[in-house]
Amino acid sequence: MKAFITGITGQDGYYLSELLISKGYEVHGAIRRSSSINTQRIDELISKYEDSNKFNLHYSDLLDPSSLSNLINVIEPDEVYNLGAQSHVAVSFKNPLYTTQTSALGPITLLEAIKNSKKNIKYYQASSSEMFGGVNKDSLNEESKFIPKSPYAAGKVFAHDITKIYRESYGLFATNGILFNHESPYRGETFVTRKITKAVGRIYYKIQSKLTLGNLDASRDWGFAGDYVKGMYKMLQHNEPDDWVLATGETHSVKEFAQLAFKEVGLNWEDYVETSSKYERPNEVEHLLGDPAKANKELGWKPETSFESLVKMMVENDLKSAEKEKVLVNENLLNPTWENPSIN
Ligand code: NAP
Ligand code: F7E
Repeated sequence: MKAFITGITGQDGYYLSELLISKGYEVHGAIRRSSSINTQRIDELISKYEDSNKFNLHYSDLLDPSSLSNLINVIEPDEVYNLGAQSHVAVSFKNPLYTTQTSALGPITLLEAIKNSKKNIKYYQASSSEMFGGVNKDSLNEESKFIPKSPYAAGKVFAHDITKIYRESYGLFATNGILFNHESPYRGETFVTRKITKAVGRIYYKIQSKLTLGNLDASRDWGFAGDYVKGMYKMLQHNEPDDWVLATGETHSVKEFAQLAFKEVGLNWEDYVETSSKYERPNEVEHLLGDPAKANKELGWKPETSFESLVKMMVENDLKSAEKEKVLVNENLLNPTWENPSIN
C-alpha cells in the first residue's frame, strides 16, 4: 500500500507516517521549500528509512496545482491524506487569503487530480471542530451545524463541503475527519497547550519568569494526536466513505490546562500566568465539546489517552528540552528570546 500525505512535516504528519510505516505502507510526503529547516519532526524517520523506499519526500505546495497532480500521477497512491494547511486560527485573521487558499484550493486540486486519474484512490480531508464555532455548550456531532468564526474555519467548511460533493457526484472514496483539538509533544509551539508546557519547563529551570496568555476561559476537547491518526487510518479502511467526528467527549478550559501543567512540577500557575489582549482573537470560539459515538460504533475508534496523561506527557517532554536549554543559556550559547513572544 502507498500513501501520499500533505502536511507531513506537521504534528499529525509525523504520527500518521509512523503509524502507516508500522502497517507496511510506503509513505510519500509533500514538503515545502523553506529558508530554514522545516523537517525537525520527521528527521528521525528520514534517517531511519534512508536506505529503504518506506519514507519518501517530494517538494510541493498546496498552492501549486501542477505539482500536486504530477505527484498523484507519479506516486499512484492508494490513499491520500490531506493534512497540509495554515492551521493557526489567530494567524488566519492576519493572513486570511493565504489561509483560505491553502485550506480550500489544496483539497479541490487533490480531488480533481484523483478524479482525473481514474484510479480508486481514497481521500482523507482534515476537517476541524473549529467549523462548529463553539456558540453553546452542546456536545457536537456529525449532524451539528457549522458556524465558522474565522477565515481558517470558513476555508475548512469549504473543503469539507467540496469533499462531500466529490463523494456524492463522482463516487470518490472521499472522507472528512472532523477532528477536535489534538495535542502532543510534537504540537506547534504557538498553540496554547504547547505554549503552556514549553513555559512550564523553562519556568521550572528558571530560564523564563512568566507566561502571557489570552482568553483563559476558552475550553476545548483536547485529545492525543497519536490516538487521532489511528482514527484517520480507520476512516479510509471503512467499507463506505463518510464523515466522522474524533473527540474525547470531555472539555477543559485553558485555565485548567495551565493549572494542571504547573502542578506537574509543583508550581502554582497563578504565580506565573499573566494575560494580555494581544493573544485574544477578533472572534473567539469559546467552547468545544465533541461526541465521538459514531466513530466508536462504526470504526471501533476510541481515545486511549486521558487529559491528565496528555498534560503529563507534554510537560515531561518540555522539561527535558528546558534542561538542555538551561545549559546553553548558562554558557551564553542561547539567548532566551521566548520570554515575551510578539505573536500567538
Ligand atoms: P500543523 O502541525 O500546523 O502542520 C501543518 C502542515 O501543513 C505542515 O506540514 C505545513 O508545512 C503544511 N503546510 C502549510 N502550508 C502549506 C502549503 N501552502 N502547502 C503545503 N503544505 C503546507 O498541523 P497539524 O496539527 O498537524 O494538523 C494537521 C491538519 O489537521 C491541518 O490541516 C489542520 O488544519 C487540521 N486539524 C488539526 C487539528 C489539531 O488539533 N491539531 C484539529 C482539526 C484539524 P511546514 O512545516 O512547511 O509549515
Ligand atoms: O487555541 C485560547 C485561544 O491556538 C485554543 C488548531 O489545531 O485546534 C487548533 O485551533 C484556545 C483558543 O487552538 C492563548 O483563544 C488563550 O480559544 O491552541 P489554540 P485552536 O484555535 O483551538 C483546531 C481544532 C484546529 O483545527 C486548528 O488547526 O486557547 N488561548 N491564550 C490561546 N491560544 C493561543 N494560541 N495562544 C495563547 O496565548
